[in-house]
Amino acid sequence: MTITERYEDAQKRYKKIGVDTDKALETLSKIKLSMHCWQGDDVTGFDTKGPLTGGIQTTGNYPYKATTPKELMQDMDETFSFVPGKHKINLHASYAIFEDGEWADRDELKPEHFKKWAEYAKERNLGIDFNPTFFSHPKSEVATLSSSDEEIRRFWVRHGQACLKISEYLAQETGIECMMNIWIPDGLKDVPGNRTAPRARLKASLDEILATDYDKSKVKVAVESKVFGIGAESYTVGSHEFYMNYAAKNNVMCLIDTGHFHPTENVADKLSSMLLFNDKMALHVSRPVRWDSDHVVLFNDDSIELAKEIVRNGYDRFYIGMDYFDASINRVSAWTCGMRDFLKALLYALLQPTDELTKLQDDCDFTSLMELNERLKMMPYGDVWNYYCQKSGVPTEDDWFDECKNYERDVLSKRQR
Ligand code: RNT
Ligand code: ZN
Repeated sequence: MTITERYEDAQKRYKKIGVDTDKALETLSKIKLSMHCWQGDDVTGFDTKGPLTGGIQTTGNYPYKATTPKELMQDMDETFSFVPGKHKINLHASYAIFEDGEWADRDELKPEHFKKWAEYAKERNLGIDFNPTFFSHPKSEVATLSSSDEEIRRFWVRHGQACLKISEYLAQETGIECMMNIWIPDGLKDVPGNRTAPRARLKASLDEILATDYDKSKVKVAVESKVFGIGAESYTVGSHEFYMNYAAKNNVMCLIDTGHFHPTENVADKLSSMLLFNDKMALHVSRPVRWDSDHVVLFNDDSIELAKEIVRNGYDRFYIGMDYFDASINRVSAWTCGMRDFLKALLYALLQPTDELTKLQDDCDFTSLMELNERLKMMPYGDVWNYYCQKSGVPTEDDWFDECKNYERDVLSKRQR
């Protein structure tokens, strides 16, 4: 049977349970994932030479990582060639591209340092999301926006302000709105002497950043919370309660990273509550393994539950960013696997008879609800997925990995080191 024949068969089977597969695929093609540039080089960036800091960690020594903007862009192109649909790219300020020996510190970054990225995106018709980088810098060793050292705090406020202008430039250039996400690593390894003061300073710093004159129709700001980081096990300044309240009072969005809660918390469950009080919210799709380890996203229960909530609440209410970084496996493969698998999860969610599931719940027919949920797991969504890949001009599930291995053999392994 051809891929199309298999699809037609699957289409009939889904129709029997009230699901229109064509409609599901049309919706899927409209969902944009923001592909994080930092999977390609283990979150190294181009503006500093030091190690990755801020309580996040890449582990592994797989060879061939991108070390220049050109290599990173080449690897991103390769990844996009395996991912169905039109997406966005997500940049960190540390990926500024300097020319001719020039360099600017974080508080002096300008739109021109992202000109090459704007060109890259424009040529490919992609939008760009942006992040100030409050880590991997000599001035971020103790604290950033919550620092008790006024000079340091001011430095990072200027960085945040500079990034708003850069985000505005990126939105202007691409003609697509830019989501700018603020995450800081500030926290304490051990028992705090004062929990309030750093949070009050963070609040004041955010106010100063957001007081910048920027085009709110083009730049959408989000704030990302966290429960703890390595070396900040006892206290995180930017906790969930902090940002949820800050966002509500200041008309910015909350960003929920699936790795930033206690390991047994169901992150998908948070979305419906957030959206009863906010029009939109942002996400970092990641995979924690025992801690915020940022493993590659897989097609598993967690991603499926998250995808169901995105679909049920309306995909256009979310800014969906990917956030994982694995240095122990082929990075293009890691990137691709996470992107494809989250799209598969979204497809799985789009192939649900949502009205029927709701009705069974409302009718308190919990026996049938369980049975239908389980039956759905055996439906031929893989055939729908392969058809979508074929239709989108990217390799199917059986083929993409061979092509990825060829890229490693023909391109990655030939990189001069
Ligand atoms: C860290 C946050 C943050 C980073 C990226 C690189 O715990 O998840 O989003 O992963 O900004
Ligand atoms: Zn994140």
